[in-house]
Amino acid sequence: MRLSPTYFEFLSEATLIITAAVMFAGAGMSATITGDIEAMSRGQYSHGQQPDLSDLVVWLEPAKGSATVPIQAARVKLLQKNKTFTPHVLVIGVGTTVDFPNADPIFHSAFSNYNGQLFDLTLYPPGTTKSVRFRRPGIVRVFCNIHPAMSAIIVVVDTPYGTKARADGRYQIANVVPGKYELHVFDERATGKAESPKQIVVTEEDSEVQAPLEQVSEQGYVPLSHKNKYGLEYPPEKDAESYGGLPR
Ligand SMILES: [Cu+2]
Repeated sequence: MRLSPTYFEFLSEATLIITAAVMFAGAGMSATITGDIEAMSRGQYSHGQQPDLSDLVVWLEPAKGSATVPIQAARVKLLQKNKTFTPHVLVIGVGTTVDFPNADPIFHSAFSNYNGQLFDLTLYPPGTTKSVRFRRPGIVRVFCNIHPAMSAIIVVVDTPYGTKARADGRYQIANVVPGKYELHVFDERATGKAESPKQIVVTEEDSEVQAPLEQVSEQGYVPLSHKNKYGLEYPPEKDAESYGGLPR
């Protein structure tokens, strides 16, 4: 059973199974990792009543010396509609191409000038698409150069084992081959210092592995404001199709 949409859905399951079978012929099968995340806000971990955690990302990084399974080339969508990037958070494997279709009747752009992979798709018209291939791991913060409220995050991971949590914080990662892993969590609203990653061991006998509980603090989170791609404050919003988002 899948708990939440993952980018694995864009991959060929058959390819994954064949790859695993070839690499681990004669060895054990693979396991499903199940886990849970709690977020602290308003002074306590209020599990079940906490904010929606469906934009939290979890991934397993193979520990040094552990076997790795190649990331399958994939292509996914980050839609621009109603002046919103959907989904707000995307998790992809290194090498994945992201299409940014503009489904609005107005121009949009997409750029990132934070850490992670930098890119600038400049303005493009309604009904068209631009694409970026992400070549290295990192947290990519995506904005539109004319609509300051538009933002998205692309979590690029160097592993096929990435997923988003459900709203209640539970998650599941399937088809994990035996090995040692580090469990990583990304939460846009996290405040304070991140804990060091927890270890997960999958043996050849395991078919189900329960991950240790993750706790993140969202206490006192304030959304970050950002500048446009020129490092300037956004000018008053205009949807005029001639507006090029240029500094004035
Ligand atoms: Cu826009």
